[in-house]
Amino acid sequence: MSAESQSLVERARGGDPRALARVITAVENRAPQSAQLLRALFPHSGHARIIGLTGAPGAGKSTLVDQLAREYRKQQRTVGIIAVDPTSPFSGGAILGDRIRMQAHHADPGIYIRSMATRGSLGGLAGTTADVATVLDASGRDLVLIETVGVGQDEVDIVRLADVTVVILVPGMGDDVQTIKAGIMEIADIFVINKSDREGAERVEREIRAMQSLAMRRDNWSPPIIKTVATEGTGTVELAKAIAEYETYLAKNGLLLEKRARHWHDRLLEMLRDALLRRVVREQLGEAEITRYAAEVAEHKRDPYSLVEEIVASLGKNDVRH
Ligand SMILES: Nc1nc2c(ncn2[C@@H]2O[C@H](COP(=O)(O)OP(=O)(O)O)[C@@H](O)[C@H]2O)c(=O)[nH]1
Ligand SMILES: [Mg+2]
Repeated sequence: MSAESQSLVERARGGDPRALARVITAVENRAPQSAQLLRALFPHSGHARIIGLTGAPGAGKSTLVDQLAREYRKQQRTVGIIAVDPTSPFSGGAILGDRIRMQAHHADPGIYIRSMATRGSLGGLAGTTADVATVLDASGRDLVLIETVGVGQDEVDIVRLADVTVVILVPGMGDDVQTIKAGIMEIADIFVINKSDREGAERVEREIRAMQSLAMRRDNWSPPIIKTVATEGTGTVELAKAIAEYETYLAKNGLLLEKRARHWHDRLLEMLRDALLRRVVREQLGEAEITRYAAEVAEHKRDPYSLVEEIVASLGKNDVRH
């Protein structure tokens, strides 16, 4: 590793925000030095609790994450926040809001906030988010909070990397719970009904309970329901407590490692797939060849099954494109 990368790693480990920003940007862009940076940082990660918070746009995730971060700071714990908002790339209001939040915490080195809006990032958004979480973890953060919009598969994958997943619902969204994707219901370790100052919080609670009575969890945990008013900070202490209780539950039953191993099982397959694909592209075929092959298959001049097999079989045999 270059002396420059070495020094960057050292400073990032010490929590230097500028070094962190540079490492994270490298990771996001899958820059050439990102692999060695991650290799150097990974051994120092694994100590942070990763908390995923997901919910519909406007549910109050950012406001709640902010309150939760304040609560953790009161407990003298350091916090990293990753705000993933794939729905509003670049100019979106959410990102602007996140900027303002960042400024609010600017004076406190115990909070580091990073927004990510990189839809279609190389290696997948979930993979990139996991790597960014590893960087913050290695920088000595006690907690890494990941805020994400709970809609697509990418976002479900993101929260799967969390040790604890909080699903945020709000009253007054029609037949809320029924319209929420089953996948999101399944991943909730804790439910939050935010905007409980509004009418209908009780009804959302009843609906969650009804769905819970049907669901079986493999870890036998029964997810608590916490009512919050994020704008006023109401319920934040209870939420932090619920998260701590689930952490204890995970630790006592040896479930934390199991959960992380499941995550790594998926991540390893994904990383392998990426690495193999990169190698195929590097060694064998660029965009032009893929386009040509695609045309040939479409015209039935070639069958795709043999084609893929041939490409894979010749990996490592010729480094020259044909
Ligand atoms: N009435 C009410 N408004 C809230 C509450 N929490 C957040 N909001 C507001 O809802 C809007 C969306 O909040 P935001 O945190 O940006 O939502 P996100 O898109 O899920 O991150 C903002 O105008 C907040 O001030 C709450 O508990 N009650
Ligand atoms: Mg937000």
